[in-house]
Amino acid sequence: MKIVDVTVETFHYRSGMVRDSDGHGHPGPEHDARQSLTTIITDEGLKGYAIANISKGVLESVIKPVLLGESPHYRERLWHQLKERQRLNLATLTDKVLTVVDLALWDLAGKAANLPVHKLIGATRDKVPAYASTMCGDDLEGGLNTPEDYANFALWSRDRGYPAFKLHTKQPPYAGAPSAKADIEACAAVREALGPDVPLMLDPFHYYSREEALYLAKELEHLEYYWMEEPMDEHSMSSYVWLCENTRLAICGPETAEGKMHTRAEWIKAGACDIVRGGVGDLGGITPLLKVAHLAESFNMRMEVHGGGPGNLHVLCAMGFPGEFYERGLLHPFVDYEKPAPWLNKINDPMDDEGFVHVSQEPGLGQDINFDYIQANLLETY
Ligand code: LLH
Ligand code: MG
Repeated sequence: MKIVDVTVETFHYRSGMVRDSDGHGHPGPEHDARQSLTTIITDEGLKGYAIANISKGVLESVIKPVLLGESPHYRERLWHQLKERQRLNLATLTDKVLTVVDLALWDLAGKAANLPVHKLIGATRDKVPAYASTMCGDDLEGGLNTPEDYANFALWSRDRGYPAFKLHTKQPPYAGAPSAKADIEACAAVREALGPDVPLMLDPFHYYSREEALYLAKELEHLEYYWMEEPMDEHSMSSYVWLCENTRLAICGPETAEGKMHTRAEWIKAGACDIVRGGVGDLGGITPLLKVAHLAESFNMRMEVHGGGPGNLHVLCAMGFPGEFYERGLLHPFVDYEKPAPWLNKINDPMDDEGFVHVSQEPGLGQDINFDYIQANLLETY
């Protein structure tokens, strides 16, 4: 089997999400938005899909020259070829592009083998407990504004079945943010609402100083939080070593730091994290996420997978030293997460009343794509 084409179809849809000036998503007025479907096509008619965009320039100059004529089963080699071309193309050949290609190749491989991706890798389970992961704070009345808002939303999440809860607190450009004190007030309100036994996590503003990060950690020790993520710029690994040395709170990372599995290896060696982190979008696909999962296991370290989506879910169901939770979200009181995106017939991560997310048993990634919707709303194809 050989790859004969890679296509990108861009379509429009109505979105109720807006991005603030720092890039964080929040509910907002409905408006027109764009999404893309990338398809890897083989000479046998089999196709692999990823819901994401690759720009025309990158597709023509790098992706097609590397992929066309190759067997889609040489994923590891293809991933390395793309990774090596990043050295002089980092501005355009991002880890996100590697993720799109890698996800579509795994989808295709699962379809070729007639197996869901977690079973193709070697499955350990078919369902994973989720935590409710909130959007970042906002100034919407009854949204994620006050400590009471977070507490009320935490109670809602418990009633929905979520066994654990993670706050993304208020970040710039919102007034009063960042504030480590306000973050702790929200964390305390959630602990008070849910009682002592529910695992709770914090993901605050990402550019606090060492003193502010240590303040958060010490307060979260008292509140018996389960872990904290990315309170400081992750490029300073020594700041994280210092933080880990000064708190008994589990520090989970790195999440957004570049460098794929290499960065995770350095953090483990340096003692910069207690729990390793990364997801398909941070690392460049399922292929490197598996490397990091196996690396963490080799050091007897837990790894918590960053973000949702089918790629992360399949890997979570194939980890030998399992990540404890699936990150479900980002959630907000005003957003119905259970409603599929317009380009899907059903959501990728259905959760039962006990808080377990069930992985698809369909071949490949198991995304139920609404191709008719995409064709009816097509803007551009290349
Ligand atoms: O800043 C944000 O919007 C969130 O932190 C986002 O990156 C989220 O994916 C995350 O960090 N989850 O853990
Ligand atoms: Mg995070």
